[in-house]
Amino acid sequence: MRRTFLGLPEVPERARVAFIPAPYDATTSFRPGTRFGPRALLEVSPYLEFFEEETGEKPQETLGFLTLEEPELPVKPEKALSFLEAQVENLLSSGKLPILLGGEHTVTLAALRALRKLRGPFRLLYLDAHLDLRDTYQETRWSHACVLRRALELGFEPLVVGARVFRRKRPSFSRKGIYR
Ligand SMILES: [Mn+2]
Repeated sequence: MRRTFLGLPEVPERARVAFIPAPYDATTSFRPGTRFGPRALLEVSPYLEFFEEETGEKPQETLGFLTLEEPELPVKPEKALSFLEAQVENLLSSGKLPILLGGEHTVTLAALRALRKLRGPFRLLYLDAHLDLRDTYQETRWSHACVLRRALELGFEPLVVGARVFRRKRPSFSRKGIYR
């Protein structure tokens, strides 16, 4: 069944905001289930208020939304990312604001790659309980735990907010006793 954001009929040509369901769930390490994320978000979206009190507008009318079909994503990260990257790129090229609905954190890289191609790297506001800076995790470079490392490699400059876990391979103290 095709689900739309807010459960409303959509006019694709007029929409300025587009939702991309990205039900990727290949490297989850705590508890799988992120593949159900996009569906769950779209299912509850009709219960949002349709009126935006700050602007006095109904965004579904002034902006217009488009919800892409939920894809069957390839399991291989490279393939899944390429697929989503192409979707983001197409939407940006047609002047729409793409919003990825994950899915595990790895899907962020698809958006970053497309944005980098079209706009170059930029400052990134990164909201996460973890730093996601590992080079590899559970034998893959495409784990959710490596996302920010890959983003740095693409040239993005992140501002991380909310991180509460910092772990080092070998904790060490300098001579001055400063934890490094
Ligand atoms: Mn993360």
